[in-house]
Parts: sequence; structure tokens; C-alpha cells
Amino acid sequence: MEDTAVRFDVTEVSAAFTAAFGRQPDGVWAAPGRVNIIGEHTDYNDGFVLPMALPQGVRAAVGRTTDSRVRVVSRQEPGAPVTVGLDAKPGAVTDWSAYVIGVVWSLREAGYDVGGVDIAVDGDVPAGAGLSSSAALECAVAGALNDLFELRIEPTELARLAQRAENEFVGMPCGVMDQMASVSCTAGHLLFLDTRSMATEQVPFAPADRDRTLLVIDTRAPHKLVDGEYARRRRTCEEAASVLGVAALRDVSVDELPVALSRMDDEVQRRRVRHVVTENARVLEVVRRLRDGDLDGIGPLLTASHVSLRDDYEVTVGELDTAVDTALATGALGARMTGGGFGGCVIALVPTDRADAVVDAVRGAFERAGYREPAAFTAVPAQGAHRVR
Ligand code: GAF
Repeated sequence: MEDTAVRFDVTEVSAAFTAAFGRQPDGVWAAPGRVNIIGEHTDYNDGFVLPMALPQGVRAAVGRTTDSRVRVVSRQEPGAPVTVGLDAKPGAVTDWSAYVIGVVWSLREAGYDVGGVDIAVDGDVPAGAGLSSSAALECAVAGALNDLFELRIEPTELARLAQRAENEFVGMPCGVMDQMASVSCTAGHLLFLDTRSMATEQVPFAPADRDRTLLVIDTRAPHKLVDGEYARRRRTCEEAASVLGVAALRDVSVDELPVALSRMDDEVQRRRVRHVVTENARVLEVVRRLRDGDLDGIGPLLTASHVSLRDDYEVTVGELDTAVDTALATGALGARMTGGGFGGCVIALVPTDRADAVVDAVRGAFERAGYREPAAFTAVPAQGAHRVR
């Protein structure tokens, strides 16, 4: 299994800044990627989520300038700096730099006085793995601008502004979970977030103390049609809420579900609603069990979440289902896909002495199925966005 030590080495991102812009940065900021323990496709339904920050993340070396340009380089995208004016609008750039320039746009749109900046970024969140590399990028930059321009934006508002960058500048209609996880998670905890009230609770999570391991298995399945499918599901949920006469699907309880389903004619819509309503209930139950110290008791809820995402929300692919089934057959207490789906990662809660066997079994099953070789690591809840230097 891969080593999971925190690798926020700022030397390389600072060197990339100096190579591109010929001076030292004013500082370096970091923001993590995340895995979501449970609460999938609930955030844009005003529901509940329970993510944790990963040690992997993005570093941003940033320096103020006296002109009115934004210049951006990335260690993962060699080439000349992407350069735009401070007044760049959505559509001005459409590549990776949109996640960075979009944050400058979003803060300025909200009336914050962000001036010219040079930005170098570096990251070690595997891209396309559903571990929120984009939110990490947005939040590292947002944190840097907040500090450098002394904007005094509160964490929740900063997450909202990063989300707006992704929604309106990048064009991905995501919810707020990933940005909140990147900004507000703390080491050793899961972040229980109510995406309607934006209330948060830090839930202690230390599986190693109970001889348990939270494995993240990256299926490396190629993402296909992700954004279109995501947007379609979001739209279906909004239409269903409107049919039911509620502000969001969060307003439907499990007890009310049979009646709600009987009021919808469309079978696809019914399945999507069933997922969201039962998933919200599962998040609350997982939090309750964790507060009671019943770590193993969350296993069946994780697995039920996967089944719901597979059968009702229809966002899994063969690789995700194979990884979950194999992990469970090899002794996992619970397993599920995590993130938006259509590829990406699976999490599995396993007795620590079974962790290697689970990873080996998944590797074997993938080989037999002709899938790409998966990658795996142990997830330990890490710190949210912060200034490194
Ligand atoms: C993606 C989105 F960005 C999140 O907002 C969330 O909806 C998630 O998919 C599914 O739970 O990561």
C-alpha cells in the first residue's frame, strides 16, 4: 500500500513560482482533497454530508503585483503562464486555469478588492479520482487571496465563493460539500455538515484506535459523461422537489417517502428521490453511531449507500461495483463508492489485519475483469485549508 504521510513540501511550488515570475512568493497556502464517508448527491438537495480531508492536496505559492493581471502556472501543466486581466469573465479560459482564475472572478464579483496576482500551484490529489482535486485547487487559491488582500472572509463564505467559481466560471453545477470539506475539515475528524443551515460538527474519527482501517481504493476507471450525468441528476431532483411541493428533497423524510413516491409518475424520478431521502437518513444514523462509539455499526450503512447509488441513483460503473463486492467478500465491514461516481474511488472500512488481503483481492478481481490496476491507500483525516508559509 502507498505511504500516506503528509507531503506538503513547499520547496517545489515556491521554486516553480520563482522560475515563472522571477521573485519569491509572498506566501504558500495549502488545501486538501477529500473523501466522503457518506451523504452522496445530497448536498445539492439541501441535505447532509460527512466528508474528511485527505493528506493529499494542493499548494499555491502566491505573490501580489502592482498591475491588473492574473498570471498562473501549474507544476502539473508545464508551459508559459496563463495570463488574463483582472476583469476576465466566465469563458475567458476553459482549461485547468479556470479553477484558479474563477476564484479571482468570484471574489471580485462578490465585491472583494482582489488586485493583480501571480500564482503557482502544485498538487498531489490524483486528478479524475473523485477526491476533489478541483475544490482543493479553488480553496488553496481562495485562502491565499483572503489572507494576502486581508479580506477577512469567514470559512463558510469562502467555501461558497469557491463553489460559485466552479458553478459559474468552470460550469460544473456542484454542491458545496467539497469546498466546505477543503476549508473546514480538521485533523482526526469527519465534518458533519448540514448543507441547508451550513451548521457543522467535527466528529472524531480514529479507526486505527479500534484496529480498523479506512481504505481508499482508486479504481482508475476512466470518467465518461460525468458532468452531463451529474447535471441531469441535479435537474431531476429539482423537478421532483417541485412536483412534491417542497423547497428541496431534504424536506422529505423517510416516513413520508411512500406517499411522496406514490405522487410521482416517472420511475426514474422515483428512484432518484428514494436515493436522496434514504441517503440523508443514513448520514444521520452514521453520525449517531459514531457519537455512540459504534464504529463497526456504520459498515452496513456504507454498503446500503452503495446499493442505493448503484440501483436508484445509477452512478456506479463495473469497477466501483467490483471493488465494493470484492472488499465485502474479503472481510470489509462496509464499502461504498465515494464522490460523484462514474469512476473514481471506493472506500472500505476493514479490520486492519485484513487491509492487505482486501487490496490484493480487489487487484486480482480487476485483473480478471480486464480493468486497469487499481491504487489504494489508507485514509487518515487531515487538516483543512491553511497557510503553510
Ligand atoms: C461531486 C460534487 F462536486 C459534490 O458537490 C457532490 O455533489 C458529490 O459529487 C456527490 O456527493 O463531488
